[in-house]
Amino acid sequence: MSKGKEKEKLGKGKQQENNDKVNDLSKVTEDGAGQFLTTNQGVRVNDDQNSLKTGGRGATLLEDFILREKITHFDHERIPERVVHARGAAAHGFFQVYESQAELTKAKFLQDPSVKTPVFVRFSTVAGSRGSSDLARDVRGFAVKFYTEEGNYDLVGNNIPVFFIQDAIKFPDLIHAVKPEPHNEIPQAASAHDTFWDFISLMPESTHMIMWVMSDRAIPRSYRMMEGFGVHTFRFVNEKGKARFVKFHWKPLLGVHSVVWDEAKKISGNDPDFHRRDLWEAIEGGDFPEWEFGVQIVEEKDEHKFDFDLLDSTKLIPEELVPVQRIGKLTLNRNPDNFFAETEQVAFHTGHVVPGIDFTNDPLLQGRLFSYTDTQLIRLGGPNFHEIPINRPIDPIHNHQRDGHMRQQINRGRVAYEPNSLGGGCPMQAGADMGGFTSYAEKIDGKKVRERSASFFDHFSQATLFYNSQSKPEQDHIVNALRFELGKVETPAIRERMVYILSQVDKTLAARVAEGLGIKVPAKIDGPLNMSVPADGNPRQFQPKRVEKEVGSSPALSMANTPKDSIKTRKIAVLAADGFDGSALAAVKKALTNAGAQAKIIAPRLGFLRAEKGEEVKIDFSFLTAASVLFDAVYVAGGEKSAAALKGESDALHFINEAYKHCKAIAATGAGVDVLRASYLGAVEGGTAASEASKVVANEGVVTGQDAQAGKVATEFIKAIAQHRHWSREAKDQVPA
Ligand code: HDE
Repeated sequence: MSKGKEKEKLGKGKQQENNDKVNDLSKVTEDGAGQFLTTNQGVRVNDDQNSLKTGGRGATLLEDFILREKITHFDHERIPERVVHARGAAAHGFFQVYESQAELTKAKFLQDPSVKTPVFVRFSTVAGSRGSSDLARDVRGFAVKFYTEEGNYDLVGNNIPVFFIQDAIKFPDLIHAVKPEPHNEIPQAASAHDTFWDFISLMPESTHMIMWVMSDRAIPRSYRMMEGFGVHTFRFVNEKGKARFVKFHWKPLLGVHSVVWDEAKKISGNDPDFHRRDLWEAIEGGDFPEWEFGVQIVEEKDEHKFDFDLLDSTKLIPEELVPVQRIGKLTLNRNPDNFFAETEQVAFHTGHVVPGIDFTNDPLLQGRLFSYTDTQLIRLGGPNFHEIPINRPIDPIHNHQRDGHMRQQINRGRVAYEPNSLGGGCPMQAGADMGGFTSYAEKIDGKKVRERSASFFDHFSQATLFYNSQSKPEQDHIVNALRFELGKVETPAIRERMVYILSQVDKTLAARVAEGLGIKVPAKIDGPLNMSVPADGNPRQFQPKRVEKEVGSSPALSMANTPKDSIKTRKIAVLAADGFDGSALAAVKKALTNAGAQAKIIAPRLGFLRAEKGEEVKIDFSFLTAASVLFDAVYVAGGEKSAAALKGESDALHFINEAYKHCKAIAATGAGVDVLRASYLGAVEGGTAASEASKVVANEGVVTGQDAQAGKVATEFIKAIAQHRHWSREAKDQVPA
């Protein structure tokens, strides 16, 4: 299919825009439509069905260059997957600043609100292999490559604002601990196993991160509904050379939403590509995901005014202390043409910065500055990975670097050194006033030591702050996640050590987890944790010790406070069978669509459904190909015949039970209410949802009414969906779904 036709087929998606980077990529984009098949040397192929043989039954000839080329290329199709963040999905888009940030930074892409800077953004899980499920309990990567006019700037962040460790030297240990265990390569994409918790329970500095990873943040509803964070403290430097500390944030305009753990497990079976598909379909459908870019600015003179260290990546700056200023917007509006060429080969690096952005001495960031080039050398096979189309900046490259594996650029002339006179001194260094990058002249005067500053030692206050800031359901989910994860740990001593660590965060949290594990919270633990022996010979023990101080709460840390005013892009299941009430269904569907949601018809079979009065609707999924966990809410259509059929369909009742258990909005009109009653919901709700009642009833996210009241039901239903989940129903956990 030609590219034009393909885009046409995508409906709304044809609005997908080109930008300077997409135009650059188009120079190497191939399209076979209407073309002859050729070899890699451009020779037309006459027979792609048979290898060259000595007679029809004969041996194959080595001479067959077409066969050899094809098979050889195939044999080499795979490259090593990323050692972390192997599983991901990406999209193109653009970034626009709201107003000039010249006071803060000289970075050009943050100056002119009329400039649309092309971006390529890759989201990922961390621990799993390339083929693992999107729904693993894990941190999500949020890596943004800005193709600015001054070169590439990569903001390689996560969806959680802090990290497990303080010093890069522990990263290989952390990753070895979380990856599948080396003797049997089990479990895939899961932290619920002994080696992970062994390591974590010996590393008190990871406690704050553990609170986040055990929260619902680690099971997002969609990449489009996650926050992003630069994690480290960076520097902004302005034209005058004045520097300020900065933390970076991405705030999704759709709010921050998650699934529940039971759902996550089921989605992994039903659609392991759930997040990848969601991103792809949203962009194809013209629902372009958007985030606002936020910065927290700290003046240099205030570096030490906090009770934590700005260089410590296990700490965040509470938004209540330093507000997040929203300075621009990121929009993703184009899917890649080719997963491997773009998403797999894109190479991010914390060291890709432009003038106006600089580093700090965060020891985790410093290690990353080494790691990212190093990893591309092995993964992409040599020093020319920057020449792969997706990695090329949109401004030209001129330097004296030469040769190497797979070199693409053809450098003219005899001069490949600097200084030179034969080449007229070119390419020449650029003064700072000509856009040359100058490193921020930070004053450093210290001893060379392997040490950690005492300002890094409070490992618990912010873990407590996070826990305190969660709503009751969010706290319950953390308790359950810890019970699950530690329940999968086989070594009793690891469980105990971990429960002890939790007791340093919050006594009730520890007691509840311990109860679930059938153990007691130990009063103390034996042996030092992650001990180091410095030159003076005195071991430094990082024994966990709760800092006794008042820790408040930070509302910004709770997803309960995320915007819940829209149902845009949500997927709503409409359950119906032949004989449904056509006008009620049409009214509900129209209201949902007008509010920006998608309504999908699910029926006992595929094809078309006939309404009571004869009109037909196309069925999107059968109960076999759909599952409640893949939708945000469910509406059960009215109509006696339809309801009778759905009541006899165990998959339909299971669908409703699951939606109820997962606290999703549910609506029904007319006889559809009887289908709700026939499900477990009837038993739990005690039949409060009555089709006979003349009033529309909305109770804990369950909305019912007559078919004739469909419009009003839809209005209440939309309000209920906007709430995302109705957690009060969790108390009624007896739903067997
Ligand atoms: Fe990474 N990380 N990382 N990381 N990281 C990689 O680089 C590393 C860290 C993050 O979509 C690797 O190209 C070290 C923090 C993302 O392609 C590797 C340390 C944060 C991605 C690497 C960290 C991240 C990576 C593997 C501790 C959040 C995926 C493949 C010092 C701020 C980017 C690759 C993509 C990928 C090393 C810690 C985010 C091995 C040594 C903290 C989003 O270079």
